Amino acid sequence: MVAADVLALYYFPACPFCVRVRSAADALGLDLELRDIHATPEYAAELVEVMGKTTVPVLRIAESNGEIRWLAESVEIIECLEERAV
Ligand SMILES: N[C@@H](CCC(=O)N[C@@H](CS)C(=O)NCC(=O)O)C(=O)O
Repeated sequence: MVAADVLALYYFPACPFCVRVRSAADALGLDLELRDIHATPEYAAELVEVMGKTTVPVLRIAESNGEIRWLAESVEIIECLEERAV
């Protein structure tokens, strides 16, 4: 069996850019693990460590080869999701 990439979205519910990303993922039928940075301070701390700030949305892509990639900016995240859904 081939392992699939795992997508996790760092977000908070009232963030309109995050809502846009979540809506796009829903429309594309893609499953995102949701990591609310307000409900779970550890997620906010991870963002500061990796991105240097807590601006969301940020997509964490755990690739099947073990590599972890981080992607910020809602427009770029949505483009990435669209490419994955093809
Ligand atoms: N250009 C960014 C804007 C992201 C943005 O402004 N996020 C806000 C929430 S809607 C935020 O995280 N603000 C708090 C911060 O920057 O620490 C995008 O499209 O993703």
